[in-house]
Amino acid sequence: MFKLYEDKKNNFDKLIVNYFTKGKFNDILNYSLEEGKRIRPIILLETFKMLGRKEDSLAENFAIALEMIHNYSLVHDDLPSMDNDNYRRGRETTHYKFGEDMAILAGDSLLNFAYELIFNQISLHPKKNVINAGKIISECSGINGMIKGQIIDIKNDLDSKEKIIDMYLNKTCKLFIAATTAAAYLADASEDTINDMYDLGFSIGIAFQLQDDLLDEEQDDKIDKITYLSLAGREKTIEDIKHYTDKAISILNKYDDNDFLQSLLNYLVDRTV
Ligand code: GRG
Repeated sequence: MFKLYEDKKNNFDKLIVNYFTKGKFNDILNYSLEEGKRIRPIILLETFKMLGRKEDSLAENFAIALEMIHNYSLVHDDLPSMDNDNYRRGRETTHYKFGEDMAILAGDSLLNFAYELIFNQISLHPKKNVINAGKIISECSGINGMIKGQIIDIKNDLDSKEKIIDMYLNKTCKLFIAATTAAAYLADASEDTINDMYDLGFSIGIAFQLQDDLLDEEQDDKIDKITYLSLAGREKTIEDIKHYTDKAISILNKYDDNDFLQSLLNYLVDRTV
């Protein structure tokens, strides 16, 4: 992790770690929120800044809400009825440590609390673009977004590269799209910029996911799972990571003050964890 990203991650951790007041069930929520890489909220905040705005409590609350939605999805993805994973982020998953019942409720709570945060911001700043920022986050997380991707992953025969890319678009990219596009709405950006930020989220998300495929293969993790890598092969996957990274960089180059997002993108596609 490069220094500037580490600093931003530490700053974001100050906003979200121990978010909930100490107490039995709240401790489970706090546990579920610990140890993430914080990529999506940092992308939201940095996109907001790239579009000429200073970080403020409006953008911060949206970033916290998005990270809570991401963390709920991980808690539920790890459940025995889904991926049945006992370890994540180098430690026990929420259900393995606290029981399946509490993990389901912790995931539900993080998801619902995220929308409490968003509605609080809408009531403080009742403007169309703040509502649009909440709307894109809900669309990207729901049945036409991440949940759709999870259903495709569980239920569909993933027998072509196209089907896998559609699954990645929804399961992984949609939360990156939520980050960049919500930031554009919050920054009152033009329609062209909002479209650019949508495409940016997609390109970063797909490059991130393809890199994740490579890392899973190297770590012998879920080796039996069908992925883009298992269908397209290593060479084509690396070629595509480069293609989507270049696409993201060409969008970023249209905007000033894009240094941090360029560095983060390069870090994400070169990462080893
Ligand atoms: C249960 C509705 C529902 C959805 C689950 C996000 C997800 C969908 C499943 C997680 C499994 C997975 C490998 C998804 C692909 C996206 C991905 C690599 C997520 C992990 O994101 P990181 O690396 O995680 O940002 P940290 O732990 O750093 O926050």
